[in-house]
Amino acid sequence: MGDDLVRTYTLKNGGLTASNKVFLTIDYGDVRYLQAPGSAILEVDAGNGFIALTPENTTAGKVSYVLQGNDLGTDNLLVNGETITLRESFKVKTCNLTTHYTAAWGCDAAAPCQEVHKENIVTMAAGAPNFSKVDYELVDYVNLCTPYKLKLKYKNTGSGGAMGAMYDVGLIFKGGTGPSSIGFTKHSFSNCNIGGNAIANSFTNPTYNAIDVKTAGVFNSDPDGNGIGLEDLDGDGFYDDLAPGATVELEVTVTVDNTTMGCKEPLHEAYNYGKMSFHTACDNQE
Ligand SMILES: [Ca+2]
Ligand SMILES: [Ca+2]
Ligand SMILES: [Ca+2]
Repeated sequence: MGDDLVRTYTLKNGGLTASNKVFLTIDYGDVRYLQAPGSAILEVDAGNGFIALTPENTTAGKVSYVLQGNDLGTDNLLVNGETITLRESFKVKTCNLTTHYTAAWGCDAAAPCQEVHKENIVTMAAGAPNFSKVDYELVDYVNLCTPYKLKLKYKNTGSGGAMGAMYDVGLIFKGGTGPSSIGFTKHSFSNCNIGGNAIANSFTNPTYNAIDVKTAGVFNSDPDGNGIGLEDLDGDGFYDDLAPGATVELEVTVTVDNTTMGCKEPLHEAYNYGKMSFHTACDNQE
């Protein structure tokens, strides 16, 4: 995903007659392949080096070309047994892309002398993101009755390159040990930040407190340093992605309600629940 791909293939006239036109259609099935960045480019080499081709027609995710004149070499013909080389360059934007090719030659695209069909499938690179647990650290801790800082560390323990990254990362922290955990009744959280840059806690509930921070589309500059924590891996302009092996740190100020509990409510590792939400490179919500 996001890789720049170059494919080279050949086209041969297996017929008995020479042709002065070759009609070629490439169907990506997705209009994004024909849009920047990395929109598809096709070049031809008929013996004198590669020449870039200009599309004749573009409809949705399909592009068609007519090769003629110098595109077919100095004789301007695709003769019997002649082979020309096509080179296609584009950026991979979907998972497991299947491309359909149709090539025909003759004098008229509507009545070609011969037509061939071919299919190519891009196999995705290996790798998958993974989250197992949140680590945490207390900062400036005096005692339970004094507000202190809590640093939550969420790591992508997955592997692989772009395929192992998390995109549009969300950071969740709740009281209790599972997804149905209810949140904290005595603790409240304020001043959520990543690298000192404020970020909203979107968790709201009249009875409980918890943390639900969504980084998608928030930071348009790197909040926590180059190569550390959040990065813009998909190039959408926002630092909301986490590479495999990277850790993002969320800092919050914790205040304990000491009017009812006498400050006897520590945050205990065994009773907290951390979770990450994210998209994978293949657009599946995890
Ligand atoms: Ca994003
Ligand atoms: Ca960063
Ligand atoms: Ca991004």
